[in-house]
Amino acid sequence: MQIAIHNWMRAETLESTLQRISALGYTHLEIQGAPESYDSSQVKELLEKNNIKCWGSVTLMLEERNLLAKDPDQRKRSVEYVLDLAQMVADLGGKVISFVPATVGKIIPDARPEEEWEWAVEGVKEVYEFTEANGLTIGIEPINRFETYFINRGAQALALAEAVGPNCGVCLDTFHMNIEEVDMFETIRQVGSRLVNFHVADNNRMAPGMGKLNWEKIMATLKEIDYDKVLSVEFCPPIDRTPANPYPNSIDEAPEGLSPEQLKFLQDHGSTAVTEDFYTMLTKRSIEQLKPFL
Ligand code: LER
Ligand code: MN
Repeated sequence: MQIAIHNWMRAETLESTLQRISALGYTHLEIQGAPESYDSSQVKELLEKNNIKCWGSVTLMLEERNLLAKDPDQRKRSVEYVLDLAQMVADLGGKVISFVPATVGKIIPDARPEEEWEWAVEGVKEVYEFTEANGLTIGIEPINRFETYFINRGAQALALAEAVGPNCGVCLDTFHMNIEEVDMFETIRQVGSRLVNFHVADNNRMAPGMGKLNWEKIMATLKEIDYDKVLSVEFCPPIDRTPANPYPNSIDEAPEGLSPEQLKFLQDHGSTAVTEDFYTMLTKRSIEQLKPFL
């Protein structure tokens, strides 16, 4: 098993992210789905310089990105975004795409359930054609009801993956499963061989080990289904603006290089800009918790 970490949770240069995670013992990066911000040849150079491999990328379904939009042109632009992201993953030698079909933070449907299902299958199939031809794998990712109304549970992601094709997979995320699944261990078993990526954070979306999730049981269940790919760290700390905050210097009041869209994306996750020290602590705590299982 290898360990990766996402980089959408803090706006900083890719170089500073790679230096930090390499120094802490990470081997892979699940790069944020922002193909418009990256020059793949420069990213490849930085990855090599810091001895980090690209594991894949996660869709950042912000602004108008929505495969379920009632406007066909918006759906088309959304698929084109994911195709650009897939091309970036291919260029960087990555393997997986954690695929969230609808806009994060959008909890009101645009159309009838059967229409939205048809559009989702259609849109993911277009990306699937590319991933099949380029040796990549899609992982449909269920996320909690406060971020989307569409795919919240493993069984739904499985149904969509099966509708798309035999090699379409599922990406599970411990934080979301803890909210939405009756039994996350049963969900892991049910997804089984279609599990292509596994995002990890604790129940409070702090670093693994900083909440109440049973990591021994989670890791034992992954072993049961022979999942031996990558644990992809994706903490996203909740905002605490009160004197009760146990981490008083955690909120970055003057973030650099954080676009309004990135800030809204963080806020749509119940988070915000955080300080470098706090972020480094979370990054370190994550690998300390998971290392014994790798
Ligand atoms: C993405 O991996 C995720 O977990 C969601 O919160 C959407 O960003
Ligand atoms: Mn996730």
